[in-house]
Amino acid sequence: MKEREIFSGLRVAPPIFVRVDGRGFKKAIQSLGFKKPYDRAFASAMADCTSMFFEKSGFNTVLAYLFSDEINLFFTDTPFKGRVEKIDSIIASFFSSALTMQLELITPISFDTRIVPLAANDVIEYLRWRQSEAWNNYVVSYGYYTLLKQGLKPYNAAARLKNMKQSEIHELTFQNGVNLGKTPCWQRRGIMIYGEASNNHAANKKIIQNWNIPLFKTAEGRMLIDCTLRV
Ligand SMILES: Nc1nc2c(ncn2[C@@H]2O[C@H](COP(=O)(O)OP(=O)(O)O)[C@@H](O)[C@H]2O)c(=O)[nH]1
Ligand SMILES: [Mg+2]
Repeated sequence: MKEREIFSGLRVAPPIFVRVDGRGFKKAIQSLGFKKPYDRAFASAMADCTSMFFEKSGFNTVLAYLFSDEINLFFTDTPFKGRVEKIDSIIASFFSSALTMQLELITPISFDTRIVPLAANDVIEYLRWRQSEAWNNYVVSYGYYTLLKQGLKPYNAAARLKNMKQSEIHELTFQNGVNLGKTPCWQRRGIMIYGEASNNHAANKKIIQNWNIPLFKTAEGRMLIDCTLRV
């Protein structure tokens, strides 16, 4: 029967990103009373789960970038000799149990994961891509909840947004008291987590949660990523 474990030999070579995403979180966290579209307490729980991953998972994680219910983890070496089944399942279950603990949930939740192999010099490009996704989500979510507040049904709000330019959504939320350029930085740009740079490469590296990151497409953003990769 052992030979029927046909995926157990599937392996990946580093470097890799693993992208973790909450399954159906719109529904799953609905009853928990988080503010919409963004709640610092939810972001905090996600960030604390990620810090725990750095500290307790046994994976050697270089950096993490997260927003909404998504966490991107970067590895330059992979445990389990790169076995895809092991990496995916252990990371997904780690985050499920960590978030269950953080939020004291009484109903099960789950995460999915995918592995993204890339070349070392694609890291910035990958992070830029996820950060632009964070920004698009951000604009659309604020637009969506503004339209709901104005009395539109969810279906109609979603349809209306599809036909709106970003600048029109900005104007819409502005008229309703939210300046999309002036909300807390973490909502617009996401959060980065990494080990503190230090001269001694001791085992107990301090884990930093950076809630005030630059745009990855700027020189400052590239520098932050470069520094993090060198730790
Ligand atoms: N209320 C609230 N919901 C959030 C927050 N962050 C993420 N979410 C929810 O998580 C969803 C994540 O999006 P996505 O993965 O595309 O949808 P999913 O398939 O429902 O997990 C968002 O649509 C929100 O409903 C938050 O801070 N507050
Ligand atoms: Mg999700």
